[in-house]
Amino acid sequence: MAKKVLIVYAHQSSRSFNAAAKNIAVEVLTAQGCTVEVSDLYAMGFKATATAEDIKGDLKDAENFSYLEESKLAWEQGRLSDDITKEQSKLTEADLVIFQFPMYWFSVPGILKGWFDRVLTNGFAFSQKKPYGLETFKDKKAMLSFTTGSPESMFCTIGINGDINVTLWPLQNGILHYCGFQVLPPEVFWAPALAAAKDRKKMLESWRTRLQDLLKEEPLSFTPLDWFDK
Ligand code: FMN
Repeated sequence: MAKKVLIVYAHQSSRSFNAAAKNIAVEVLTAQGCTVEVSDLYAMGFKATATAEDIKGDLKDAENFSYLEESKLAWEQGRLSDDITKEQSKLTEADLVIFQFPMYWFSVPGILKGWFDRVLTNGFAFSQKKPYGLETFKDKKAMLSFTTGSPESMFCTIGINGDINVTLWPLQNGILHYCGFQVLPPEVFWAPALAAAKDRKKMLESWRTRLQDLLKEEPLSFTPLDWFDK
């Protein structure tokens, strides 16, 4: 069956390295017969802040506003704002989600963090009663594809930034695995701005090659849930 892919893309410029990586993903996956949808967050003017405006109609407790509680209730009652609902529909349809972004402060740009905060609603994307265990996204794959400013040598165990896996733990475990996605290994484009043109080209060609069999890749493993029962 043809697969559906959602690319959540966060870069301001269509001439950036990130744009080139996103365009290659669209090209290769479309050529494979996938339906590819791109959420171009800056072009959409995506709202990054989780506020009461995300909820239509009356709040349960406006005086002591809780985004966690109010957004859950609004999702259950179909009262989330249209921009959130639209992204949730794209996510519901998708078999694979690729997050394409430049690393900002060891993490994602604020606009993408806002997408996580607002679209991955309590009840829709995770359950506080069953952390890591909501099965809604269990057949979906998700991955991070990003550029850095620092070279790889700064992000190793003896590098000044520390191990990249530690940096990625909050995103890969705390968000994607927590929401029950199968998390594919990240695609890291190390410091494209410092690389020669021919090396930037090589990075994109290696991404193009990886994309050919991306959907067949095995996900990363995290701490098994039953480990905590022991
Ligand atoms: N690069 C890093 O390696 N680590 C960082 O923590 C980091 N934080 C950044 C924060 C901000 C606000 C900005 C603007 C850049 C930061 N960078 C960091 C550099 C960007 O990751 C780099 O410019 C980008 O990946 C280049 O991709 P592009 O050519 O597509 O714009």
